[in-house]
Amino acid sequence: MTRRTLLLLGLTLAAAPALAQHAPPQQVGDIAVAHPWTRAAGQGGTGAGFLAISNRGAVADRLVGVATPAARVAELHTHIRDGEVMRMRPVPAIDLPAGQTVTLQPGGLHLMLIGLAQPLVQGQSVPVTLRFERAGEVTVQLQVQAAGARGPAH
Ligand SMILES: [Cu+2]
Repeated sequence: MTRRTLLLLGLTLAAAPALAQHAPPQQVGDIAVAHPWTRAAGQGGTGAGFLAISNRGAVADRLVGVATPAARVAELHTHIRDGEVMRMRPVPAIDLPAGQTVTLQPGGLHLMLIGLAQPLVQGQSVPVTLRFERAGEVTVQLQVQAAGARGPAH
């Protein structure tokens, strides 16, 4: 184990009591969804949703859809490198290998909310319904952080 790994481990442990204040992960079948969050954004604009999805089962699953009353369209997105630029691209599904956690986060996989029906206001929350191929559907509340937030609030 490198010193850097040890340092990161220490930081993770130090953050644990704060994490405990979060709502518990929401579960549907073998799937648990934790730390759903988004950033403040204006009406008519776009928002991105982030969360961690754990597949606690022995069989792979897939996130195959997202829906929300808060936007005209909701899509699953990833980032791809296009020369020097990172661009977003819709993906039909996000693989959830058995026993693993997949994190949707800035710069990577995310939920895309296009055409916001109302502003996303810091401190409020936005419902999104996730549809899994095997586990079915679960609705979680994205907690709205500041416009420039890099991660969920602790
Ligand atoms: Cu996107």
